[in-house]
Amino acid sequence: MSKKLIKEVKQSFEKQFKTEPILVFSPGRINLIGEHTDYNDGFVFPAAINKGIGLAIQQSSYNTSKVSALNKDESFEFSLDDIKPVENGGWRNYILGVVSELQNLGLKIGNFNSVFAGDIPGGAGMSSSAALENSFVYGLNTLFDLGLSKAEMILVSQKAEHNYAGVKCGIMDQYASMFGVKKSALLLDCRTVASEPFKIDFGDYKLMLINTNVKHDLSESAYNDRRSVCEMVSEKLNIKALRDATLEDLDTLKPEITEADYQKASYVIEENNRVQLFSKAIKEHDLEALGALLYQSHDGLSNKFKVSCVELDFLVQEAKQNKNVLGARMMGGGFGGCTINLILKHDFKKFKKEVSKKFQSEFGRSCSVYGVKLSQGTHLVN
Ligand code: GAF
Repeated sequence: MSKKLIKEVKQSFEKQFKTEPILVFSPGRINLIGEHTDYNDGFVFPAAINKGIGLAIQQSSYNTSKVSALNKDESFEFSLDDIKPVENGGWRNYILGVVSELQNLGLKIGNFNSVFAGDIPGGAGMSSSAALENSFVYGLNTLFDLGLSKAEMILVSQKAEHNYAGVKCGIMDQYASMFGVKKSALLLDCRTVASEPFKIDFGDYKLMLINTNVKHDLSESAYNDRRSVCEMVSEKLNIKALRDATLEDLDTLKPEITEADYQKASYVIEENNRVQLFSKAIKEHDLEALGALLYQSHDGLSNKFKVSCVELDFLVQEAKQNKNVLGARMMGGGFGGCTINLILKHDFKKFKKEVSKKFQSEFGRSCSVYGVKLSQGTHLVN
């Protein structure tokens, strides 16, 4: 958690509203492996990180609610009696979505004033939107004593994303952001929505994120399209979700579905298996196996599920050229954002320099490189 971020939102809130707020920190996430498996009732392996959203929030006696987005220097005022999505509303819709879903549950919230700020790079595939949703649902739940559990809150956040941002996301991002455990990643079963924390210690190796700093327009519609393909295939197989299918089951559909849809569904089945293999390799501290699974995951995401892009493929290719990188893959929904790399600690700086230079000369713009700390989930800050 960034203390600086919390200090900034607190000070700005107190200056604007002349009262003391409650403070919430809600983290973004990384995902070790298990991409596009969450909405197939499958397994994922995310972790909350030390970057996220800081929120200062307090009840208001006025008849409107106010939100200030500190980074953007934008503010927004609305009435709780008339909650609907704002066209091209960006960040506003995540908050309105949370308010609307709380109201749909029949919960009574009063007006509030709030200031938030974030240090997750936008569009990096590190779930700034889930962090924002979770910060608000957590803050409102605390302020108005709504009595929701964390498990109930993440469903509010997920529905906000579905209904107000139009992305039919799975539960991974909201779960990881809410339930994160320090220094650990969570092996999450998205069917039972229960997880097992794994202490992460890669010995001489560490994680490196490389942000392409691009977010291609396709990302939202293509995400929903991929989900529809998975649901169509499950329906044809007469199963609840692709988690229940084997590659042999899928083969029976070959005459009925297109080759492209076959490839997409086979990616999901294989990726789900890879998550299991990954958790086994962590237990056995088999770093070579972890790396190989990362590369396989990327290969499937790029060539079968078709959610990568030239910038991400370039970065993974560069990683492959370096023997000190054991594995790399695109992370998150795709079409931009970051790659996650497992790299020898000693080579971090050198590779950062090399890859940044090559990316610049290939695309004429820069990429960004970060290390991450695995951190606690959404919580109140004193
Ligand atoms: C996005 C979604 F929000 C997640 O639910 C998940 O499907 C991910 O893409 C892909 O694994 O982050």
